[in-house]
Amino acid sequence: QAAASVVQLLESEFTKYLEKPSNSLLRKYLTRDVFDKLKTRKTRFGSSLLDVIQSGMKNPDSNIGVYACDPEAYTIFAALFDPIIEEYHEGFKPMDIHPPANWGDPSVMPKLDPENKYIISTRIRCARSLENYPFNPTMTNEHYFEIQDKLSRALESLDGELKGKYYPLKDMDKETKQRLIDEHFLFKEGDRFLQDAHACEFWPNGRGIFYNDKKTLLAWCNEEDHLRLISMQMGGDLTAVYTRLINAICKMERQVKFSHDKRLGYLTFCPTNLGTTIRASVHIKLPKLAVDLPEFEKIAGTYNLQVRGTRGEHSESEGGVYDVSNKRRMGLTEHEAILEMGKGIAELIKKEESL
Ligand code: ADP
Ligand code: CIR
Repeated sequence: QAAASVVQLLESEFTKYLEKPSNSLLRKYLTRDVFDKLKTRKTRFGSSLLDVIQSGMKNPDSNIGVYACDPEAYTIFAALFDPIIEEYHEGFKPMDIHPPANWGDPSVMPKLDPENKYIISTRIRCARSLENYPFNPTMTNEHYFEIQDKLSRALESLDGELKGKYYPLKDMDKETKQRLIDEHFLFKEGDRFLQDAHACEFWPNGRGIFYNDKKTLLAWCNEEDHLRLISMQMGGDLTAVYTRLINAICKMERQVKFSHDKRLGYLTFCPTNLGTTIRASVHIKLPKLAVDLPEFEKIAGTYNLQVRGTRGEHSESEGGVYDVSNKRRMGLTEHEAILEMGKGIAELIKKEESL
């Protein structure tokens, strides 16, 4: 049972929150009934509904508004997570089971932009959590350092094209950090959604970035998730980017045990990243389509694609560059998620050329 003081705080914050307008999935699915059912619950790590919804309550402009405080949150607070998962992942129902991991054949990907006219760069990332650890709001300072230690050792054992070095954020000067952020290699700091989710405690302890010489394989440690593994390069060669990611994640999986659930797939802090955890994106300029952004987003949506700004989620477009990626990550395999992105981008390019 959650402490009486927590339940009291939940009650007062929730009442205040309901007075503000919000289009988030939190607002849509946390009805009074669901709230009353969940408000006294606690996970084995001692986390409560407050840990799940505090970011969404402080930021009524959230798209989603919830985070899982630890792996068990997905079952203890299923009455809230399940409908959010179903809506975000385009119909993944409470009885559905995420398919087993299947990377498929990376060579069958469509050539996205053979004449290099539209696509600036291609990136695929996946997320992993370490088994037996909670997620951000429930992590201790020691957890951050332990996870960094395990991950940096595994990452620095990668060889060949993947060989690289781990750089703790603690030791990085401001200019280097800013340069890496501007080049789209490093996560930004001070995201209010993550801060209000208590995901930035003990910062910068245990946070850092790994990259190989060419900065085509990168890893983020203890930002939103314990691990984000990223493959990226200039141009539109999806096969090359995908092949490198498969190579790296398979080698990592031999060294580190990652948190996986029979129904939900790989477990992540944000429910939007469950399942395959794959976000495959291009940085792309489609000047005619982008004239009308809401219309562009609507067309992208018909191919299950999501449009973001140049610096990622919650950012604006700079110089007409958009980040377009697959939206759903559950209920399909890794291979299917990448194909969904590839096919959708090909259709958007066709549309641009017809205008
Ligand atoms: P994620 O969910 O992948 O962590 P964000 O939206 O926070 O995504 O973006 C993380 C970073 O990756 C940002 O700097 C963003 O500009 C960069 N990024 C995303 N897609 C691409 C791409 N195709 N090419 C270059 N950079 C990219
Ligand atoms: C939000 O709810 O807007 C933030 N907590 C971020 C949600 C994550 N991602 C998303 O919309 N794909």
